[in-house]
Amino acid sequence: MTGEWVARIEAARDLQSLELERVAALGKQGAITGLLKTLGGMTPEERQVEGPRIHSLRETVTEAIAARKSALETAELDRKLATETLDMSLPVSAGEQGSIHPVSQVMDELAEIFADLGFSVATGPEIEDDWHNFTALNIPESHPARAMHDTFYFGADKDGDGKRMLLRTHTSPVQIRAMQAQKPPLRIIAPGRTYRSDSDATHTPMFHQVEGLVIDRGIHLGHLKWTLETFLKAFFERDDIVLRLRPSYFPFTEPSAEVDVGYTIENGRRVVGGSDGWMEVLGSGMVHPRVLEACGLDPNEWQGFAFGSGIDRLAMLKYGMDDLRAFFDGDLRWLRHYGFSSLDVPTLSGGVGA
Ligand code: 2NL
Repeated sequence: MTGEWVARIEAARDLQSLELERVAALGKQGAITGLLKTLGGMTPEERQVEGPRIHSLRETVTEAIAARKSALETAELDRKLATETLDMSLPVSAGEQGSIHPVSQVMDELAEIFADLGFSVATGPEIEDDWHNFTALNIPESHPARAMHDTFYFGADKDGDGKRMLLRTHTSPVQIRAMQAQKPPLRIIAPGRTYRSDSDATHTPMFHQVEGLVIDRGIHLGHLKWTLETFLKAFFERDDIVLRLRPSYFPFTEPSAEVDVGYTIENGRRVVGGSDGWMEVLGSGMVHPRVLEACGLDPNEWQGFAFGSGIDRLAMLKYGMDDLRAFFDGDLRWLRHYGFSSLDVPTLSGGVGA
């Protein structure tokens, strides 16, 4: 009896037939289960003889099933390992690869360079109220600068002062919000989208701006000039960067200065570095006391400098692009031509200290 069952179990060629044998022997209606049931009808003498035999049969068969199961599973695994090969050294197919837009690339570079100087990146809403975009920046209602900004206004949406909401014309309101929310000292850059109703070969209604702001005690124009010089050297990856601060006017800074950088002509192209000529790259100045006051800061205790520049223009200058409108055409050929890989970032600044 035992030998018969063990032979049947060992003959099972796969897990399915083994399961059939298990049910036939040990299942509810199984033969060995049936034998166990007969114990109840036996005399004590019969049971003393048959009991151990039947129990030992069940034990042997249970063990044989477990052993066969494990052997079949091992054989199955061995078969798979022998027949199903997986070449882990095969290169992955590249698929459709995107690329980083020059504007994003430059924003990343700005964040990297200014992080080395202790600046963090601040962001804020693109739909602004009149106060944060104009009034707090010392641009009152009647100020001609409001007209100069060619602002996009919303029709129905009004702010708490009953004024129409607008698309921010610069990222300055981000810095206003930062001054209101944080106690100085403060070192931030605010990169992002800005909007003005202006469209020609060198202007798009949506463009990208970066502004920077430092607020601390005893801040002066020397800090401003050193910071901008250090930034421009890191960004254009050249040591021969020459700066010229030209007196100018912004309502939110006093004094104000336009920052020109020296350029040379290389292969018929303007290249930043040297000083064969000058071109404007930034606007800057010392934060106007009225702006500090509007943000709840005492101008006798806190001073600061601020600057602003167009990211699109910075990208064009650094990477030798000559058509601003291509930035927004969504032409994949152009994007691929200038495209920056998301894995390899060859043009990322080596950092301020490098
Ligand atoms: C330009 C000029 C500038 C600022 C932006 C600023 C911000 C605050 C306070 C004071 Cl919160 N100033 N920003 C200052 C000077 C120039 O930008 O030509 N932008 C493209």
